[in-house]
Amino acid sequence: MSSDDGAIEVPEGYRPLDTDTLAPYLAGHPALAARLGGDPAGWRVDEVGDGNLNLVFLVRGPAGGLCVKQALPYVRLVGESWPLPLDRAFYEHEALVEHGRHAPGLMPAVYRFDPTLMLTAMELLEPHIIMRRGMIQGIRYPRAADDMAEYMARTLFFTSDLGMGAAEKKARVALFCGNTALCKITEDLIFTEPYMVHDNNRWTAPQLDDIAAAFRADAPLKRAVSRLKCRFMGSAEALIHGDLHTGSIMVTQEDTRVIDPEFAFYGPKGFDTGAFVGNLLLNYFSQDGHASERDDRSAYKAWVLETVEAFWRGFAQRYGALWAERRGDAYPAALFAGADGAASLARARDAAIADLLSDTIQFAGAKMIRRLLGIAHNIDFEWIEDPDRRAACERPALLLGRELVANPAAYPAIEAVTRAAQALDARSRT
Ligand code: SR1
Ligand code: MG
Repeated sequence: MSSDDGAIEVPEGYRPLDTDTLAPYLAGHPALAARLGGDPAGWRVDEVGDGNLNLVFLVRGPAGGLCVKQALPYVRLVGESWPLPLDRAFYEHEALVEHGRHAPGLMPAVYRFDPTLMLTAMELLEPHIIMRRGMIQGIRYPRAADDMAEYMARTLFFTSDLGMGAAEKKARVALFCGNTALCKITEDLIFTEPYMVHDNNRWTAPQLDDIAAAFRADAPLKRAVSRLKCRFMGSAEALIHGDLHTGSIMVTQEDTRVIDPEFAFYGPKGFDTGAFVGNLLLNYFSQDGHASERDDRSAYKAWVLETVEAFWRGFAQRYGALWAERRGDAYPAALFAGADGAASLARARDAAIADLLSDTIQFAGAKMIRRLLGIAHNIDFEWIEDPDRRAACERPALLLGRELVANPAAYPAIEAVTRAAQALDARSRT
């Protein structure tokens, strides 16, 4: 919600909460207070937001805990000079509910949305940690590939024209199409700024000055990323999470939960699958920067690439199987009856999955490039202190990102992507 002069409108009564004011707020909501139990004076409140946009509080009482996320009217990463509408909290809540319905157990449970404070109270995930942080430490997550495959197969299928009727789908598209400010962040930060001179951009300099300049002069790359931007802006395929990097996933060895769908809108399915794949690949290239004499991380790197492949295979298998449950108006059963109907439908399904792999690969490449040349970087690389060592990890990641965006036809299978990652990684060390 912005007024005509660009100022952010806030609901009457909106105020950012802090570690002192959150407990009295929660005490005023009996269902939330009951989850914490005991006397509000004894509740422990910590503000832990380490993302780019919001306040995040963890609250613990004698009976249990809560996570409370509140939108600020500006981008936290930058400050009040970059205003941002609060209604992203509304879209996040809607997406948590809808995706949670399609992929039960793979998101936090939601307890309350407050449209005045633009705040959501949800399940406190413990002892989960952010997947990216675990991967930087070299921790394996045996469930992550399958759980993420399940989450994406189900949410992307059931919110699409395969999963619901056309009128209902269009009503859902209409509901989410107001999330324009968050879409604009993606349009600018992922598909535009990294390919031009822009104050927001940064990279490991001067080590990567040459490749940043080469990308700005790379006409085929800029054409490809502009085509991708159009796909992002104009393809209302399914309700996508919209920011599905490894910082939006909380994990233990036994459990996986997707958080933070505030960028949700009806967009291309491959943007979510690509975000996950691209961020796994970024972590793969960062591993040499975290290697030590005790652990060269080679086994972990192999696991990361196995996870990329297992995710895609698991996703394609599940998504393909869901075609049997078509409830939407796409691919009507009447057109696939008769003797060769099943075989014809299987061909259509396989072609759709091949297209989705191509989108996944391209979006993965764009996600990789933006985290290395744009405004928002990943701690996978940021935590490598020595800039020469960091740049040595970042350069092959950029080269793969460029390949994936500009030349997706060279990668007809996910194994072609992981092989290319290995080859670029090996070449960077010779
Ligand atoms: C200014 S917001 C930068 C990034 O943070 C979010 O996680 C999104 O990825 C966004 O592009
Ligand atoms: Mg986020």
